[in-house]
Amino acid sequence: MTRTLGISAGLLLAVSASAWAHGHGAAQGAAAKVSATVKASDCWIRLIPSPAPSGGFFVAHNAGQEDAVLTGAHSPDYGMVMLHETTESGGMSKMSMVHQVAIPAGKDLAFKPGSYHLMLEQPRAGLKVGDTVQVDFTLANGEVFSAACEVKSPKAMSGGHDMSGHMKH
Ligand SMILES: [Cu+2]
Repeated sequence: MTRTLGISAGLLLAVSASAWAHGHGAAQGAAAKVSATVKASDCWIRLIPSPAPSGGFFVAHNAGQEDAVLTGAHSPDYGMVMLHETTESGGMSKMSMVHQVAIPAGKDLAFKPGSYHLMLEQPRAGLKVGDTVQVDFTLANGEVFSAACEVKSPKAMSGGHDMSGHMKH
């Protein structure tokens, strides 16, 4: 008896938590104000065949006088977009999910291979090299900004990004 009760309580919690998450997202989408100070440029996606995730890279610009805090990203062309960071310790490279990335006041922050990047999963059917994907970013203050990201082939990594390899410590 106690056991059944425990399970239903758990289920109830899970359901209300997901309802809250959905409601919250929708409300934010409807009321979100586009940031006047934070923008993204040079966005591109390194398309890796699904189900492997693709990496997304861009430069965030903060023209404001206060630090901006990036808290999430979404795209109509991907089922899931996460903020990731690649770090190196003891010669090993690993990726972890980050929930907040600060963009310093008056500065640019590059999301690039070997550092912060977007991890995009569940692409819409038919997404291909040459397409443009919209990515919507959310800031901690509730404001949003968007980027138009060019979908490039995996080979794009070796072209023009030699610098990042040389700059590894
Ligand atoms: Cu990643």
